[in-house]
Amino acid sequence: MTSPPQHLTLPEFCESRYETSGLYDGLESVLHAISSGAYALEKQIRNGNLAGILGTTGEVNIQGEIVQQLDAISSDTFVQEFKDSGRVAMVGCEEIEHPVSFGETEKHNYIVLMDPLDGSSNIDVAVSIGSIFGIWKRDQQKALNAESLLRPGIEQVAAAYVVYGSCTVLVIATEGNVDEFTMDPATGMFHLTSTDIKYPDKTPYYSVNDGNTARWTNGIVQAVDGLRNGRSQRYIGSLVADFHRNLIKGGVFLYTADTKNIDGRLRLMYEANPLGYVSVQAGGEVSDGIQNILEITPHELHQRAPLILGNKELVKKIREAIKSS
Ligand code: AHM
Ligand code: MG
Repeated sequence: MTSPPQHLTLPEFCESRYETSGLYDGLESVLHAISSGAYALEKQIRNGNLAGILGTTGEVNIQGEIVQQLDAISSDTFVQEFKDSGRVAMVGCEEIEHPVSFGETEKHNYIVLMDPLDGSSNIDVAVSIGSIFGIWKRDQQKALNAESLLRPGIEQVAAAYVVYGSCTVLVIATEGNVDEFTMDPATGMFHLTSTDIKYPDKTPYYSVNDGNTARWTNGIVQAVDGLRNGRSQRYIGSLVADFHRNLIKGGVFLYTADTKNIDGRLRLMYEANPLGYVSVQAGGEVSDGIQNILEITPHELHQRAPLILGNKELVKKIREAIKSS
């Protein structure tokens, strides 16, 4: 990871990075939608209880989880931003049962799959939360519908996430590149603060919900025992924030299948694929314990997957422990 000599703004960065690449035609508009939505959301998050937007809506989402008011606000905010971008043909969202479509002109050349607010259980307690986005090119030769979104994660052309933490950061990954931007709260502008991010060789941290131990297979128990040796356990309970810390400081995150979560807990299309894509671009790995997550052909949009995410060597060790048990 290097510190850039000057803090380019996100639009300046996009101009220099994507202007000459046909592959990323219009990507700057998708990223602008993300940064603009994140700014709007960040202000609401910071106001917390003062804005009267904490607590639940009284509804249960397609995942069977209680919807927080901020879940609903974040989903509406980003859906509107992507619509306004004129570049996104369809959005699939963790909070919405069916994908939302915006148009099929030649300009509508992207698909976005998102978890608009990750870490819902931390909303009411002033702990870091975030937003996660997988970005895909639309196949203009095929009909656009929910089934057409069921593509393996390896086909993503970019992924991004925001962490609303002690500061607000936006991380963007494209093939071979991971870059971090920090939001200036006075203007809402994101500025480049780290470029060419790769996992460090050292791995001081591992992140897992230890409360699930009794429900793990022997292989997972052994894998986690191996991680404990000399490493600190860090578990925020917001995947995106745990992932970001492990990416910058070194480490691994796992939420595997267990007897309660037989398919795992986290969502393949909204969480595992986008963060898996970032991980791989940063020299890390992503696995469901058996195979590369990014090679899974999904059978439905809201499906879950066991997730092991982070430093390449550690993901490999965990896979081996699972295999040998
Ligand atoms: P969410 O997208 O509804 O917030 O749920 C996903 C979250 C992850 O951010 C986090 O890693 C996990 O659920 C925590 O689950 P648990 O409370 O079982 O440890
Ligand atoms: Mg989530």
